[in-house]
Amino acid sequence: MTNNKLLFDGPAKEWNEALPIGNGRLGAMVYGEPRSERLQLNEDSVWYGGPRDRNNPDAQANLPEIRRLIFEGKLKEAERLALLSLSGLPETQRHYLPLGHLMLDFDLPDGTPENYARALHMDNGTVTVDFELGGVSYKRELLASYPDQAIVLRMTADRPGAISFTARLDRGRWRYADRSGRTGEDTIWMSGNCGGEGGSQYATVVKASAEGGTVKAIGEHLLVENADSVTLVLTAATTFRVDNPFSDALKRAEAAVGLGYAELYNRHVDDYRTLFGRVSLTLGSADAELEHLSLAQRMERVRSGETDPGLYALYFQFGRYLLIASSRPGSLPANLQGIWNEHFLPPWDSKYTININAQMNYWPAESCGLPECHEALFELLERMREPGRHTASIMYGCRGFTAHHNTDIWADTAPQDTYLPATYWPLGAAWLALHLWEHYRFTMNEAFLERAYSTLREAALFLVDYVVESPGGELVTCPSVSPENTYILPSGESGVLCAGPSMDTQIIRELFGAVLEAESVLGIPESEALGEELRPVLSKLPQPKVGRYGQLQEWYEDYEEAEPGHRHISHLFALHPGSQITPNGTPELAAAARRTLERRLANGGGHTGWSRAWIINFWARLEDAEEAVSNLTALLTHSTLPNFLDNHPPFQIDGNFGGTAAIAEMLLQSHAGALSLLPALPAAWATGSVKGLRARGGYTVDLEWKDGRLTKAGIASAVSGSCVIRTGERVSILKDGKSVMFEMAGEELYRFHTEAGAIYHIVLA
Ligand code: FUC
Repeated sequence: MTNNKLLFDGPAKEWNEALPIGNGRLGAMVYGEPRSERLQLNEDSVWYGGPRDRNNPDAQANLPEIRRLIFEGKLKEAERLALLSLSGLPETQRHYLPLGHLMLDFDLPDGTPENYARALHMDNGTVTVDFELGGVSYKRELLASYPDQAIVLRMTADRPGAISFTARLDRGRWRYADRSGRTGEDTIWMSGNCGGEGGSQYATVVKASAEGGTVKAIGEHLLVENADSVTLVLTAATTFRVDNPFSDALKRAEAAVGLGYAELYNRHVDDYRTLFGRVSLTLGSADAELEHLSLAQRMERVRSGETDPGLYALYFQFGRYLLIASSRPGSLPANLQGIWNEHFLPPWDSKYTININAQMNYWPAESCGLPECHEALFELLERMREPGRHTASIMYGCRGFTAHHNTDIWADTAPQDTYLPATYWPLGAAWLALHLWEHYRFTMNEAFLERAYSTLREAALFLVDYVVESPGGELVTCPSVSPENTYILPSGESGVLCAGPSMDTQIIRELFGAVLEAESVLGIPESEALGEELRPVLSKLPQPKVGRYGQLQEWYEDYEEAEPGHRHISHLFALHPGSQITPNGTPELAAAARRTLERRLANGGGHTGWSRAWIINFWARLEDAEEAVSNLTALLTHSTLPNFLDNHPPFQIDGNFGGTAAIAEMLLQSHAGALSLLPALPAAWATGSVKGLRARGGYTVDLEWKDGRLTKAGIASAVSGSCVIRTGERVSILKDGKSVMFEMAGEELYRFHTEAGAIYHIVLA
């Protein structure tokens, strides 16, 4: 088993080298400088401005004309009118802000620190900084506790009285903090308004407790002198969740300090390990030599073409670590930067882009054993229903709820930007709703499905009303875009607004299918069910088509695309995360999907981290192990920062999550009616094992393999049912040491009955 550690032999010189900690709501980037520690801080609800109604009141009146122009191929005219009448007022949603910095200035002996080590310990969710100076060994340990809602920094030394420093909170040289000060003898604070109309109030509190020495608070500084050891607790809150952020933060800081470090540590580690410890992954034979190298050295080796399967396993676990640290029940979902953003004007506002990025963040949630982390996304989606209902009716005169390609802390659903290739796409809520369905499919939790059903239903209802008849008599979305690509008409006119992009049809098919199945699982009576509205639409949706290059067609017609290497590959939604295209079920469409990927890659595709990550998932679904792993290597070597975070560029977290999900997808798939064991295992990972992956149907799966072949598997079944596994090996199935009856349900398909709570062992026959 790997040691699950990221090692660094020096402090972070810049943000891209600092290490993230988080509890879903509070986050920090740790720099680890011996003489001046710096924590760049975030709290997930520190956003500029309050909620607004940005829906364009002129949308509905102009909708018929926009549709007419699109169907007549007058794209420029349609786009001009869309820009005026559909765009949000004003054009942009709210943006996420940093909370500030905690700055520590240490009083240390002169000289150069020796034996420096900085590490992220993924097994227990801590960052440590160790060094020696003047004959003293110093240690810092940092964690972000979910149970105690605090960031904790513990400092120790192996000589009594060796720790002296001052600390203060800072929010940048423009003084974005409105107020700061001390309270009592051991606590400092900073507070202010996030800015903008209706902006939240925030407060941050830092409280110190020391063994030995003295602690004082002077002005806005904490002063610690000659302590043996020190615990700093940092808390924060905003009016997004509480009425009085200062008293809330202070209360939590006092409670945390009251527990003492040992207790804080134990409570954190218990909570964290419950999630992280569910999945372990070993790729290749664990190589102790490599595990002692710094991350930079290992990355350099892989860049120069050497093999290090363990590094891919670390990347996998890092994605799981990041999801636990950025998305917990009660927190906001992981945004474009997770929770770790240092910019007051962040890239793409550090919000939720829902035409791929936010969804990708949650791809590993179910398959990688972190279903609770998915909850934050569901909570946001549920909050989007009310504004989304308003958007649906005001803009389009439709029932149900909708959202465009972005949302923010306030669950804003009106169009974002006036960026034509992205803005006018009303499928954001529909795609997100499918995450509810995925959660049900993995957990088989019917109580959850009952909760989710009304959201799924309302997302589908919008689309029943939104689709229009094409001249050929099929039902298509219009206006829409194929995120975010441009096409060229035979007339030479190019544009983005269109009718019936393939992605939309695929999402509708997937969503309507989910609603129909949910209605049957929940036993919704025919009179109340949506089935009668959905079936007629389903029967008139266009079928997927293969285009002139043998590619899967991106638009309703086989248009030329302006940028064949475009980073978005929306029309392969049906391959992943959808499940309508599979190599076995639809071999011709799978071949067309392969052609699409080849063309995208040959034309420079995969140049952003998330695009590359999606591509790996596609290859995994096509069961092309070598393409999958070589694109994974490209993700690691071209789109990964020194701290292992994804590089769009700049830093954007989706690639980490997409890459993690893709590794799981290479080892286990469950979207095509069977648990496919090792569907895309590359030669470089010939030996290995994984424990705790999840599969649709309520299964938890362990796998072991050697020389590229499965040697054994374990399947724990949460519910009783009929399990189908797919493997090229000849196997027997055992329960409690006794053979279980199975039948062959097709080539390589073993079907057997499972009982809830039982574990089935798959062994070679
Ligand atoms: C979409 C992508 C960009 C970026 C942004 C946040 O617009 O096309 O590459 O990821 O979202």
